[in-house]
Amino acid sequence: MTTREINFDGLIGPVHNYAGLSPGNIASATNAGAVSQPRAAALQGLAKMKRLMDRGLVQGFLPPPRRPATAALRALGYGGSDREVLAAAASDDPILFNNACSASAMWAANAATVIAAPDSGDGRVHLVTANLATMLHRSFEAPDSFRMLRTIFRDGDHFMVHPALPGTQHFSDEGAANHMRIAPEHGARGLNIFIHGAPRGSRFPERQARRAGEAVARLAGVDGFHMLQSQEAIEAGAFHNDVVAVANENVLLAHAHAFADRDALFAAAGRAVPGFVAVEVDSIGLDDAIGSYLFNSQLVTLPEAGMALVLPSECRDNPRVWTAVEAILAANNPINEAIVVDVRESMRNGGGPACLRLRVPVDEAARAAIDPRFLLDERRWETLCALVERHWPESIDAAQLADPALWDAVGAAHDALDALLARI
Ligand code: SUG
Repeated sequence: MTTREINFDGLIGPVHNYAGLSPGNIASATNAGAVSQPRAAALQGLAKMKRLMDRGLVQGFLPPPRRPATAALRALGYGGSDREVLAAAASDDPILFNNACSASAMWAANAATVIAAPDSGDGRVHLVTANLATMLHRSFEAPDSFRMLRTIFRDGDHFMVHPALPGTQHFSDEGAANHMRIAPEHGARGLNIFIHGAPRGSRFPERQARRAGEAVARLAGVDGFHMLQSQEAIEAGAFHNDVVAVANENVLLAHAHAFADRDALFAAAGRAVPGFVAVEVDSIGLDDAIGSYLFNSQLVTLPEAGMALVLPSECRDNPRVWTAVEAILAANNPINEAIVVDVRESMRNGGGPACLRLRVPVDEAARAAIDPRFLLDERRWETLCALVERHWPESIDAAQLADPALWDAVGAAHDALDALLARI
C-alpha cells in the first residue's frame, strides 16, 4: 500500500491579531500592536493549501478553536454570560485577556507530534497532543487540539491520539515543530529525531524540554534520537527547530548552526537511513535564515518524483537568501523546485509555511479512516474561502480586542464555521 503525507493546515481564525505574546519570537515582538488582517490572513493560508492541492498533494485542514477562549477564562474563575466573562477579564487583567484572544492554533505544527505507523510500537499512527506549556496563550490550545484530533483521527485501528503531557516546564512540548523524521520514503521505517532547547543559559524560555521528547517517544513506542539546538540558533531567535531545519523522507535541509552536535545527528541519520542526504546551508547567517524563514519551508515529495520547497515570499525579497535557494535547487539533491507562497500575515507573528501545517503520513487504509470533512477537495476549499470572505473581520487593531462588537462578529464567524462543518 502506498503511504502519502497529508498536510493538515490550521485555518487561520477570525480573531488573528498582533499582541506580541511570544518572547523570543522576534517577529511577534516586533509587530506587537500592529493592525492585523484576519480575512487576508485566512485567504493567504487557503491559497497555500490550494497551491499544494493543485500539485496533486493531499491537503487537510484543522478548524480554529473558538476564540476568545472563554472556556479557559471560566476555568480561571470568571463567570456569567460569555460577554460578562470577557468584559470582566478585559478590565481586570488585560494581559490574561489578550492571551485568551490569540488565534495561535493556526500554527498546526505545534498541535501535536506525529509518529508514523511504520515507526510506532503498534503499527498505528500516534499523535501526541502538545501541551504548549511555556506560553500562556498557546497552552490554551491543548484541550481544543486534543478534542479536534480525536474527532479527525477517531478510528482506533489506525490512529492513537494521546492527551497532552503534564503542563509544566519539565515537559514543555511544542509538538512536530521540534521533531523530524528521516526515512527512505514515507512508508518505510525511519529515524525519529527530537530536538530540544536549553533549560538554562539563554535569555529566552526553553520551549521544548528534552523530557518531553523522551516521553513522546515512549508513548509512541519509538527509540528516539535526541539532540539539543545550538545555543547560537536559540539566541538568534530559533524558538523552534523548524525555524532552522526541515526534513522530508531521506533529505534533511538545515542551517549549518542549527544543532549543538551536527556530526552526531548526521552520523545517526546516515546509519539509520540508507541514501540519507544532508543539505547544509552555511552561505547565509542565522539572522537571514530567521528573518526570511528559509528553513520554515515545507519540503514535500511531488507525485511526479522529486521534492519541492514551499517557501515564504520573504525568501525572494532577500537576495542573499534567494541565492542560497538557487544553490540548493542547482545542487545534486532531490530538491528541484521552489514554490513561493505569500503567508505574510502569519509570518508577522513568526509563523511560516511549515508552522502552518501538521504532516500526517498515512497508507490508503488509514487515509480512508480519516473524517473526510477535514480533507479538502475543490468544493470544500471553495466553501471555506466563501466562509472567510463573508465572516472574517477585515482588520483588527490591538485596542479593538476588548470591544464587544468584535466578540459578536468573531462569535458569528465561529457559529458559521460550526454550521458548515455540520454539512460538508
Ligand atoms: O508560538 N507565534 C507563534 C509562532 C509559532 C510558529 N510555529 C512554528 N515555528 N512551528 C509562537 O511563538 C505569536 C502570537 C502573538 O504574539 O500574538 C505567536 O504565538
